Amino acid sequence: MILNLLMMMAPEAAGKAAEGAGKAAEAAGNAAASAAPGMPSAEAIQGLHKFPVEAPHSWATLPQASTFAEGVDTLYLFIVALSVFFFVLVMGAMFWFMHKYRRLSPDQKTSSITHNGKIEFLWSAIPAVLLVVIFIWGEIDFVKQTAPPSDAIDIRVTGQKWSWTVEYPDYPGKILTSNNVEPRVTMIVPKGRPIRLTMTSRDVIHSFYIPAFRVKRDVVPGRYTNMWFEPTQVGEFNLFCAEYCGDQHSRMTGIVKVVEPELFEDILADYAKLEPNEGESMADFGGRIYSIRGCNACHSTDGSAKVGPSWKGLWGKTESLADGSSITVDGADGENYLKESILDPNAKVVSGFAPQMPPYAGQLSDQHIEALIAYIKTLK
Ligand code: HEC
Ligand SMILES: [Cu+2]
Repeated sequence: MILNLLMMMAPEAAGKAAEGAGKAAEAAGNAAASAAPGMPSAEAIQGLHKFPVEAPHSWATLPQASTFAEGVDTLYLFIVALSVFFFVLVMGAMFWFMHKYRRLSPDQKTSSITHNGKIEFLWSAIPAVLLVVIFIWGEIDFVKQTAPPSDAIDIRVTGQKWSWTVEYPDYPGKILTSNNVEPRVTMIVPKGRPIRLTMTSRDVIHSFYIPAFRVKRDVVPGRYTNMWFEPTQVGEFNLFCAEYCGDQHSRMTGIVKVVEPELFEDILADYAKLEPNEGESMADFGGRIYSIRGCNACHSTDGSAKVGPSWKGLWGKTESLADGSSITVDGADGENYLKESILDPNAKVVSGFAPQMPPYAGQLSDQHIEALIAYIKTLK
């Protein structure tokens, strides 16, 4: 509520200026994209610009889109107001005393006051009391944020360089991936229902951060962390990784879509659906799976190695494996090798690459794998 006041004070002009700067940056981005091979394409950069940037202009604050938001903001503003109050008080007193007790003549002597017990007590006790108030206030909110209600909807989140995988144990087979492909929706949740996230990482420490909900928690390899929230507003909200996790960290982003509870299951099914469109060839469908399911985070189609080997020229080539053997990716053996590499990637590891690929057994159907193989075959 208090924040809305701040929003009203924000000048329209600031928004215009920010828009102009954005356009310039976009133009520069396009120029860079066409100039430097290997940089994200102009389309990719423009895709990033279409992100729901929730603040309408640079001075506006974030929407308060969860039950935690107002509490966090109020405490935060209290701390800011307190700091401003004491800053003005201390600085004001300093300048006033500087003026009031300035030396008026060359023979004036400084009086020899050593200390003042009463004032010293006050300047210790008052801040101590205020800090305890901040602590208790923060602790109450913190406890609320750590204990999810028992009727929460479960969602599992897995972070890896550089994407999020979101699974719904109560809705088997519904999986979303952050993939920088429009519409970029990475998580769908119903409004007004508590949501509990169980999160882990496959590689390094990431941090799952939804600013509009005022929630953020580290996602750590080898352990599970929990987080919960209750969205209060239908809409699309930014999702970020808030722990620097490598050179594509800034692309580890997505959108959390909050929908009306009665539409939740339908919309989830719609977004998580991965079926060929009418008239779509298997290879084209495979290409779509490649980006929608985030294979593109680790595999290129242009010959450049990322975390994993490029798919360009994979079909028909002789692949050397980490155990010293080699395999020709052709014919039925080749198809079996690709299928195995997708379902159980550690069975045969390509030489020169770390076994970092997550297994997709149970996540991709036979039809999906068939389509992926058809797609790989087209990448000559
Ligand atoms: C986190 C990064 C990562 C993601 C995401 C990923 N892979 Fe991989 N993939 C790798 C790595 C690393 C290797 C090489 C090591 C190995 O063979 O396990 C690999 C190897 C492969 C191979 C064997 C390639 C060869 O040259 O022989 C295939 C096929 C493959 N991945 C398919 C997929 C598909 C399909 C997806 C998406 C559904 C996918 N990968 C997603 C990292 C990834
Ligand atoms: Cu990250």
